[in-house]
Amino acid sequence: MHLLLAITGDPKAQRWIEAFQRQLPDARISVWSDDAEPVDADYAVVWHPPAALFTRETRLRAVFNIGAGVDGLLSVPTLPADLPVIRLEDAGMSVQMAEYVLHALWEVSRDFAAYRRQEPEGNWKVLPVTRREQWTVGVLGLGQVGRRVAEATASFGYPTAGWSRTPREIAGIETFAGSDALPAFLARTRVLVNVLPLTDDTRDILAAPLFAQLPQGAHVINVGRGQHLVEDDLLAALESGQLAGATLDVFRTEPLPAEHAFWRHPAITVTPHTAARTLRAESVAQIAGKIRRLESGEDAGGQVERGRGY
Ligand code: NDP
Ligand code: OXD
Repeated sequence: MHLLLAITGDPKAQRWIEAFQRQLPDARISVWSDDAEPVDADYAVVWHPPAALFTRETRLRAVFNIGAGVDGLLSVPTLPADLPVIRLEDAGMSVQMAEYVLHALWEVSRDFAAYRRQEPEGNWKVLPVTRREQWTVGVLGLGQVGRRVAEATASFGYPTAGWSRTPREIAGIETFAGSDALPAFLARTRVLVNVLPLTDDTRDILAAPLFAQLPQGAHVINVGRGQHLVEDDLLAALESGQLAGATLDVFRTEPLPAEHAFWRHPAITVTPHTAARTLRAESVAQIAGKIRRLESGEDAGGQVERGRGY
């Protein structure tokens, strides 16, 4: 069995090879190179692969995406329509995302950001105690990652709701499903967390009409994709006071250009797409397990439904 790795942007290809070789000792492993001959790979493991991969490697039985979001892979024009696309399912990402969101939530709900602003002035001012019931959290997307985020905020006593495409039941979480339920979900949400996949239905969802349905002074945390957010609408909502702040991990253009207005905006916190990193050992173990299942004719799990885009 032949495995081809095409992990754009990761200079440590050798470590991926070693990790896969440990998990799949009988596999042949190649690394993609623009000018190599076809290797007739059975499986490709990719992150933002070059379009030429799918025209050169025509015997692939499945492609594994080493991330949860497959928007980058699905947009490769040469990706065959019938090639199974398999994504990472959690693989150590959801706990990182829960940490990230809790940190961003506590910055505002526990006034840590405000205390940091007081520090340079030597200002010993104790701010009002946090009333958790006033810090309603709403999570857009209740999948592998969003569910863990919602459970984490709920476990600290923040009234938490989640929104998904199909109805979900999660203990301790108020759940909403479908576009008809979105207004009610937004109306009760003071801290909005976006963990949706990027699809035709969710692109540009974080825009003026949605912001207008949140309570005034709401906070937005975007850890989904940059293309979910209409940037000018965010700036306008902050300017008008409809939103009080935003914590952003993902951007339409990454890296976020140094001159971008978000970097220096006092109400925006920027992190460089780091909310939940792909962990090599966990990812390789998961993909190797899926390959073994495929090789024995079983369902691998995590196969993307191409029609719905996630
Ligand atoms: P899943 O596929 O497990 O979950 C997706 C969730 O979104 C599901 O609950 C799904 O609903 C819901 N959803 C999808 N489309 C719609 C829609 N049109 N309306 C309402 N709900 C919808 O994905 P993951 O949780 O694994 O990952 C989610 C995204 O998080 C990734 O696609 C990626 O973009 C982002 N991500 C970002 C990272 C970062 O570092 N910033 C790291 C990891 C992920 P249903 O349950 O009904 O199917
Ligand atoms: C992912 C990501 O989708 O890192 O996994 O954004």
